[in-house]
Amino acid sequence: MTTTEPDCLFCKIAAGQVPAEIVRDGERVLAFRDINPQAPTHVLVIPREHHPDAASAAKAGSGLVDAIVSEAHAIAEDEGIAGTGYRLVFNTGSGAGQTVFHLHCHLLGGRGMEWPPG
Ligand code: IU
Repeated sequence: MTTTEPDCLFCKIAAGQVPAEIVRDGERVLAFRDINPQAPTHVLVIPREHHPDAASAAKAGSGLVDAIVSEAHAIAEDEGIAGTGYRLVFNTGSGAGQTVFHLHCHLLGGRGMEWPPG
């Protein structure tokens, strides 16, 4: 059974209760465009199941983090940025900038990236 949180925005997006520009709609994983894009391609890849962050999903041992990274790469290929390179970001904890506490992977690309990130 899929675990969801009634007050979680990304659970609501996954359930189709809140609109989003969906890029991929898989059985376990969903991807949609970030409403405040930080790069020409800025897609969020999320599990349908609720986990507060990547570490807790990894700990659950469900293979979800692998599925998310594979999906992100497939989207990067579709977007034509897999060859030049892209960045995957899992903000974990408010100190790192996490604002939505449903696991999500930022896929960013289509422009040059700097290091270190801000
Ligand atoms: P963060 O890693 O938790 O900071 O990322 C949350 C992202 O969710 C952030 O980039 C927001 O722009 C994005 N987002 C969204 O795409 N749709 C929404 O309705 C809300 C946030 I609220």
